Amino acid sequence: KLEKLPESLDPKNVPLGEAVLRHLVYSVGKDASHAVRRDWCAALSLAVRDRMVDGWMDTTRRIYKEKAKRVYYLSMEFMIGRLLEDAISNMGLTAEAKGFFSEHGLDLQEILEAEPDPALGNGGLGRLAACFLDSMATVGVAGMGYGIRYEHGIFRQSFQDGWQLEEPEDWLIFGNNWEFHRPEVSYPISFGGSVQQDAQGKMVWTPSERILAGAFDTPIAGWQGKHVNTLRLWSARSAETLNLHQFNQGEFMAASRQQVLAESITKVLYPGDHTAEGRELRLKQEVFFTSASLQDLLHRFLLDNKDLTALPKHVAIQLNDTHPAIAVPELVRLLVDEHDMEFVQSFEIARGCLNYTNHTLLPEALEKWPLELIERCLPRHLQIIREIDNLFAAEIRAKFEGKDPAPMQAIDPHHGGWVRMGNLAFIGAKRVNGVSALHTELMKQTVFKDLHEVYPDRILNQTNGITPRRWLKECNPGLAELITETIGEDWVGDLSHISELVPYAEDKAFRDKFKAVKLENKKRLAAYIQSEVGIKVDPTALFDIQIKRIHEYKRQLMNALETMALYNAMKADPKAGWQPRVKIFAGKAAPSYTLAKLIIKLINDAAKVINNDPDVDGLLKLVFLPNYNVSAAEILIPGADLSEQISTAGFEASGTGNMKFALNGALTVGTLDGANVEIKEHVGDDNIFIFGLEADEVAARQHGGCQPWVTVAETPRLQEVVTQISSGFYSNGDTERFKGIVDNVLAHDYFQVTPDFQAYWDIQRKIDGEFKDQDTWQRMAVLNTANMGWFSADRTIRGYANDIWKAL
Ligand code: 26Y
Repeated sequence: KLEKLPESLDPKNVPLGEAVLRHLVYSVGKDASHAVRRDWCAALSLAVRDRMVDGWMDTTRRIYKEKAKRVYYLSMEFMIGRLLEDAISNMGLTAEAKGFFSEHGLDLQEILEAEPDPALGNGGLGRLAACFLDSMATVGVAGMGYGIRYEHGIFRQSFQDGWQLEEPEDWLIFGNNWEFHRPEVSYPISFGGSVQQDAQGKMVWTPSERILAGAFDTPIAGWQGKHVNTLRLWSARSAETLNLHQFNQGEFMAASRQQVLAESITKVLYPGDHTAEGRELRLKQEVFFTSASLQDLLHRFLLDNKDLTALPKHVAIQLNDTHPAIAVPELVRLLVDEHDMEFVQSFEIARGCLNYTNHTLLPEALEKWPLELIERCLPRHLQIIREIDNLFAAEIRAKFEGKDPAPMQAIDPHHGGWVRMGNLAFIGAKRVNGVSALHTELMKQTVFKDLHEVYPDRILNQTNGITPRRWLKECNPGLAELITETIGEDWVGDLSHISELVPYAEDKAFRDKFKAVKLENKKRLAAYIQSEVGIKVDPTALFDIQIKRIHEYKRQLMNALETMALYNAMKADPKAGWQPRVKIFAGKAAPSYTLAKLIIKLINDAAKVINNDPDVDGLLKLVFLPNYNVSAAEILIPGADLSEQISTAGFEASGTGNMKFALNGALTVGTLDGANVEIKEHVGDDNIFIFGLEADEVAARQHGGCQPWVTVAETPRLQEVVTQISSGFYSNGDTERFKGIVDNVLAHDYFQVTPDFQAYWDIQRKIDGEFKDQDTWQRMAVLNTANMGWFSADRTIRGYANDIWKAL
């Protein structure tokens, strides 16, 4: 009877402004005259959250009633970014919120910016998971995200004398107004100990360590708030209570030892793994959130089902890369050890539910764990992995006479013994997917070649996508308004409608408005640059942006070298009618990735020289913005003219930044890599700048021993730049500082900077020319925005739902 609440309690019956004031006083405990922006942000968040709860519970009831297939998305990262604007926008509350605050002399935008950015991810894979949450809720998939509630997400990056400095990010310090702590939802996670066979022949694991996973739920509303899903993040705590005896003896540290150790599991994202302790912690994080999630989903399944063999009919589990691949033995373990099922049947159930998305072909990023470590931390899992491997080997031998399963198995007995998580995930999955057409093809030809031969139907492609809500409507309100006033608002919920803009590319009046919006966005970005790094840039110059994690294969170095060559050329002949440019970089380097950090230092040092040279003043500026995150991307992307997507062909699985830029009307300079290939097909060959070696040519060069020093010698502009760097031109005469970079380029150049340099330089000069013809440029820009409809994450999610999850 209590389920239907009295009308008077429905938050929708109270004007939003009143609800904000009520929360300000009664939840935040401040009066309006003393409230700071953060308090208003908290009050508004709570008021908006209230409006989501009914829809959230309705969604849950509907899912139960319709017995909808549940989709669980397991990811080590959810790079959700700030949530308030997303929630307001999806719930249709923007105008009301704006109105209320302006009535009181406050600016909604400033209040939105008071929210900390939950940076619970590194990069592409984590942001993809966040876009998928938005799209699952928009499309109406009964999806739940499972991940880790890191107390400190990715480190905060700053620069000290141009070097990257890492500091902990404190996003939780003022609390989190979005989450609901569920103290009653708690699961034990075990490690260590030993396994014994009991009298009935059953394997019994006696762990030496047990910690608890506690649940924190964040509601995720889709477009127009009709469907509200959940992101459930796990936080670790000790199963032991404080040792009061020790504490009373004054041994405070020892008394809290268990708590500290347990809590370290969810302290930071990707703890350094150059030490054995660090590696063990990473493994434990993976087991921790995977096991908690599986226990939780089994619990939810058993609430209205008895028969676990029906699990694959009702549940689909998506593993976001190999980080949760321990799900394969863990699900089998839970079924066998906790639910008394047969091993073979349990494995069939697991293989019916689990699916694996691969995000990289880079061998060093494919996870593998030493057997010794798995045996010590997860003795029962190791037994199960061996059993799975045996079952798999038998299957292969039965199906393909004479085929050796060893190279495909999860366990690699050589070099001390390893568990190959990619192979384990493949063997235990119903479907395996790549994230762009090219990447999926390469998966079939390289890392999973042999597994693909024996299971030819298992691999399929789901090209990545992005949510148009955050990545157009919210981050680029000027463009969103222009589009809506031109073709209506349907594009927000169905981005395929954006193609209705195509004819407007020929409409001069529309192009002028499009250009005016871009200029406003560039001014906003220029102000941001000024405030972050104190560099003044001209908003009418060409804004050329490369923002992403720093990695050799992404080739920020090639971009930097081209910038230095351009500087030389401009300086040699400043009156040659150069197109003014602002080169903008942002991105974090992994703390232990020395070469990536040196590239940051090189760019910062070059910026100092270039930005202070009066000869190129007004022609060239070089900017490296610190602490790239989702919030920074929301300012950078709408302000770009040119999007740098210049990875070594065959190495970028997909990219999603490439999609965000093109949707916001930036043109792409890129290689035929990842989703660039498909972007080219959609926007048209004439509206994108493609250059460089293709994937097969790269592979041939990498195997066939190239001679980068010869190529450098044959490329005068590159030769000049390399000589300058090594002679200390950018390092106050210090010839040692950048030796690591110079030697690498000259001697190895695995990522093919030298053979692509000239083509890159040439296409950049072509771009200079085309940018000067603003009318043609804006026409191309409009055609980019208009032709990006297919790259909506809604389309991607429908693909997963239809082809993998069978959930629509
Ligand atoms: C093993 C561990 C250190 C590790 C941690 C994070 C390995 C990989 C990753 C993250 C990978 C990642 O973000 N990959 C990116 O996924 C995007 C979404 O599919 C792609 O667009 C992008 O090309 C790919 O690099």
